[in-house]
Amino acid sequence: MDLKNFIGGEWVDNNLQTMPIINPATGDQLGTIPLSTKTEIDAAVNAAKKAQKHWALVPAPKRADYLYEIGFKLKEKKEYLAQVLTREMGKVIEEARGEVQEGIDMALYMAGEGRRLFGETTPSELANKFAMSVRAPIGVVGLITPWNFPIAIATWKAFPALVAGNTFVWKPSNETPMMAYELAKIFEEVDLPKGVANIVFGTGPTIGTAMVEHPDIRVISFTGSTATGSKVAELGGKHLKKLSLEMGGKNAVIVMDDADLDLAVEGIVWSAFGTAGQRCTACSRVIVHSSVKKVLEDKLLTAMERITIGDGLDPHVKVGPVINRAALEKINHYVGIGNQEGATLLTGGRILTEAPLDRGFYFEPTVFTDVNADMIIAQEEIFGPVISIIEVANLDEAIAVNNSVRFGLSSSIFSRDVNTIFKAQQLLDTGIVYVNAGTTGAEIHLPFGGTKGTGNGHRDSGQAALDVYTEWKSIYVDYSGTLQRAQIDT
Ligand code: UN1
Repeated sequence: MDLKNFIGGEWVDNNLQTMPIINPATGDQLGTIPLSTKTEIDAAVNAAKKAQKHWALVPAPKRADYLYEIGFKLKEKKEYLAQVLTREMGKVIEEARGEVQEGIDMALYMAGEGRRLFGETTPSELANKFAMSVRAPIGVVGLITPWNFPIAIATWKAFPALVAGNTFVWKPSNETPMMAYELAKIFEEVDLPKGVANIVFGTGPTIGTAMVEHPDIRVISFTGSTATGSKVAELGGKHLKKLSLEMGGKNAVIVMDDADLDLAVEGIVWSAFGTAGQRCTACSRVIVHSSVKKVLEDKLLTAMERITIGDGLDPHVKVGPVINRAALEKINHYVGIGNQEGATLLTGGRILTEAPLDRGFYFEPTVFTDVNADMIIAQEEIFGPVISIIEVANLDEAIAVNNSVRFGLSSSIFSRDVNTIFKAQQLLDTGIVYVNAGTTGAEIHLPFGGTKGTGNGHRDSGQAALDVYTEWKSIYVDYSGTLQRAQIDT
C-alpha cells in the first residue's frame, strides 16, 4: 500500500518521492511512504495549532471519551494489527499481540486520566485567599518514535498528550509506518476532531529537523538511538524546546549463587532473544556469580537449542529477523569486535543465510562468555540477539559491573535472599529494576525510562508521562476584597 500523510484529518498526497516499506522476514515490499519535506511539517503544525485552540477547551473527560473509543477499536482490531505489525517489524506474532495490548492498556489508562489529571489545592498564607495548581496543556507537541515498538511507544506519547489537551504532529519510523497508518484510520473512525492528530512520513534529517526547529512545536518527545537523541537535544536545546528523550540501554541480568537457575535461564532467553534483542530493555549482559557460572552456561545452551528462528507469522517461531540489513551488519560488526577483544564465543555469531532465511535479515542468537566488564561488547548497545556473560565474585561486584555502563534503563537480579534483593534494588542505577524476572516487560502504568545516558530525566508511561505534556499553572484567588500582599501582610 502506498501510504499518505495524515494532515488536518485528510490524507494528503503531494506527489512526493517515495521509499519502500520492507518486510524484514522475507524482503518483500509491503508498500511505500512519501518522503515529506518541511512544507508538509508546516502544514501539519498549522493544522495542529488550529485544532489545539478548540481541543484544549473540550473538557478532559470528553477528550478521554475519544481515548476510550480508540482503545475499544484497538481491541476489536487486535489480531489484524498484530499481523500487520509482525509483517512490517518482524517481531513474532505472540509479541506483536502483546504490543498491541500495550497500546490498548495505554488508551484505557490515559482515558481514566480524563477524570483525574489531579492538581493540588493548598492553604494560602493569607486569609480569604484560595490557592491551587492545575495541569495546563502545552500546545502542539512533536512525537518521534522508533520502529521496535511502533504502536506501543506511539501510544505512550500520543495518549497522555491528547488527554491533557495538546494536539500532535507525529513522525513515525520509516521502517514501521503501517502501524501509524492503522492508528490514523482509527482516529478517523472515532471522529477525532480534524487536526488533533497529524502524521507525517519522512526522514529524520529532513522532517525530524523541521519539527525540532519549528517555533510552534513546544515539546519534542523522542525515543530512538543515542546518536539521534543527542542531535535532538542539541538542536532542541538551541530552540528552547521541552525535550523528553528515551535512548539506549545496556541492560543486565544478575544471577546470584542462590538463584533459581532454571528460572534465571528462562528470564535471560526471553529478555535477550525475544524481539531478536531489539528492545531498549533487552538483556545484553549476564552478570553471574562465579560459583554458578558453568551450570548457568550449560543450562542456557540447552535452552537455546529449542529456539526456532524464522518468520514471526509462524506461531512456532521464537526469534524473528532484525529490522534491516544495516542492523544485521552492525550486529555482525560487534560480534567481530567481541572475537578480537578475546571474549569466548559460546554459541551463535553468524548471519543466517540458509534458505529461506537468506531472503530476510536473521542473526543467530549469540552468547559470549569470559567477557570483561570494560570490553566494547559489554559497554555499547548492540541492539540484537547477543549477550555477554561476565563473572563476578559477589553482589557488590555485580552491582558495580551493572552500573559501569553509560546507560541506565533496566536491570534484573535473580536471588532468593531478601537482603540481597533489597540491597540490589536500592543500588542498581537504572530506571527499572526487576527481581526474579528478565529485563523486559514494563507495564504501562509505571514510569518508563532510565538514568544516565538513557534519557534526560523524563519518563514515558504512568503518571510521570503527564509531566512531559503539561505545564503547571498555579492559581491564587483572593476573595478578601482588599489588596493582600504575600510574604508581607501575613
Ligand atoms: C522499548 O524497548 O523501547 O518493557 C520498549 C518492555 C516493553 C517496552 C519496551 N513493555 O520491554
